[in-house]
Amino acid sequence: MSSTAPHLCFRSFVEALKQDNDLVEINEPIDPNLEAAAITRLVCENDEKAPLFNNLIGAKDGFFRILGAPASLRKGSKERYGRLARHLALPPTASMREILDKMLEADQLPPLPPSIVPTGPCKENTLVGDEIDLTKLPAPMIHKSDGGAYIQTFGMHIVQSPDGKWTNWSIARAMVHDKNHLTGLVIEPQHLWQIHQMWKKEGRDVPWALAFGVPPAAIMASSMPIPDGVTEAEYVGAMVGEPIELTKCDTNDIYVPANSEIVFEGTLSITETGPEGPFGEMHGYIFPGDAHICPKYKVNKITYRNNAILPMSSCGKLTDETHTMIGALAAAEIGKLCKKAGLPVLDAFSPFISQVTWVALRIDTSKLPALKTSSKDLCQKIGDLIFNHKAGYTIHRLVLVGEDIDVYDDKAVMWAFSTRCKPGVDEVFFDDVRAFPLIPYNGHGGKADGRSPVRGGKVVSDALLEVEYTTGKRNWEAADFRESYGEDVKGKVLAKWEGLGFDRLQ
Ligand code: 4VP
Repeated sequence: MSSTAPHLCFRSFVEALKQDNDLVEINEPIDPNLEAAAITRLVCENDEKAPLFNNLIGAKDGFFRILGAPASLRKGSKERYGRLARHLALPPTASMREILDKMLEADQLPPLPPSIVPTGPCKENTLVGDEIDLTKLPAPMIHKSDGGAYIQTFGMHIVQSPDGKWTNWSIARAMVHDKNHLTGLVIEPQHLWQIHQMWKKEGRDVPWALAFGVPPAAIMASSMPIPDGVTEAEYVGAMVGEPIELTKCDTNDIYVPANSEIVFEGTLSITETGPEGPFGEMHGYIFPGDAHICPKYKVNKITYRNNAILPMSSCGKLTDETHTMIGALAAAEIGKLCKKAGLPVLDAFSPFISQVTWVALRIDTSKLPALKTSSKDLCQKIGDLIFNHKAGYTIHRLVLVGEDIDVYDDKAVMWAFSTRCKPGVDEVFFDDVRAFPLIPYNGHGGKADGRSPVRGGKVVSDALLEVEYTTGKRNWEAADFRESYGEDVKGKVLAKWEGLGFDRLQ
């Protein structure tokens, strides 16, 4: 029997959200055609409780329910990241720093291989042959101009290199194409693309599984740009301190988490393609009619738990999984790479306010004078490292900030960037590095100036002031409540605050 702790079992995770009063169970009929996603979108835009759609129109024999906003934010500051924390067995009050440190921990630990079990809850029900019709499932239509029903927004693709040495877990969007095919994004430099290329060279389709409702710790690792060749199952095992229980697919040699809610078994074609997209994406846009040709996945078998739950990200404008996970986890990996290269980086985070196109790096300024570096050299070094690395793929601006700036606080990062980084002067541009085509200024940028959708347009912006390089310390005080008043005055004001008629401070 698979572990049932919430970070190791999606069904228990949903129960944990219920216990946390972070779940709204919806038992009235809800249409998977836009209605479920619209509710989830409003949830994300208001940091509301996660919606569990128990009664989807078109669901048959408990196949399936939907959990929306599985890793979005909670209201208020105390348990803001509680839903993410529950993915990792951390207390719901965990800070973003604690969550990202947990995700990075496994990098220092020996890999822990999964344990193979003969079967598991994911095999409770089976569909094969003509029983499979993806067009008849309550697959969610997420935005009205999407090119299809994006059944895959939060499932985990599982593929293996032809030599069997590397098994990759990743999230990449996919939509229903026909009865037994999906089409989905398989783009450079993603690991899914790398392994697809390896099989192309062999001339064989890629054995594949897509598991939905996997152990929450596993889906977190699937969103993180961990190094090429690292098997996520072993990384996650090391992180959680126990082997992840996997069971073999019935129709190929791929292993899936035994307690997955739903499993699609099949192949990712190296020859067959079909239209994919458009899709309302992580930057908050959809360009209607903008479909592209992408590889097809063939679904040969479906297995699922009783009363299965499909997790769904209704992604777009702030704040959903594409921000809390893609942005935050890229930042964590970028911070790790900087530290490994001996750069004086203390913290790294992708401000939501930048729609996760930036990463702020908090610099240990006390180390700067001894380094005898200049702003230009530091920016060049950091940009060369990160923008030429896969971990920096989605990020177009790195902002260097001093020790007084909390990188997890969007307002603080914007304050530093706006007031300490002189545009074009305190910045080093990178025009020959891989761009992230999904950002509208790339994929839909100026055609007239011949701008490449796939190269350049990245920058390191230095929001450190000169004195931080020379003395390692700042010579200013913030003109704010915290720094511009003594403890005596602040104490007096705080003691009176509510009595004066103001609201209680958060
Ligand atoms: C992290 C990259 C990324 C690629 C495709 C997509 O739909 C979202 C994110």
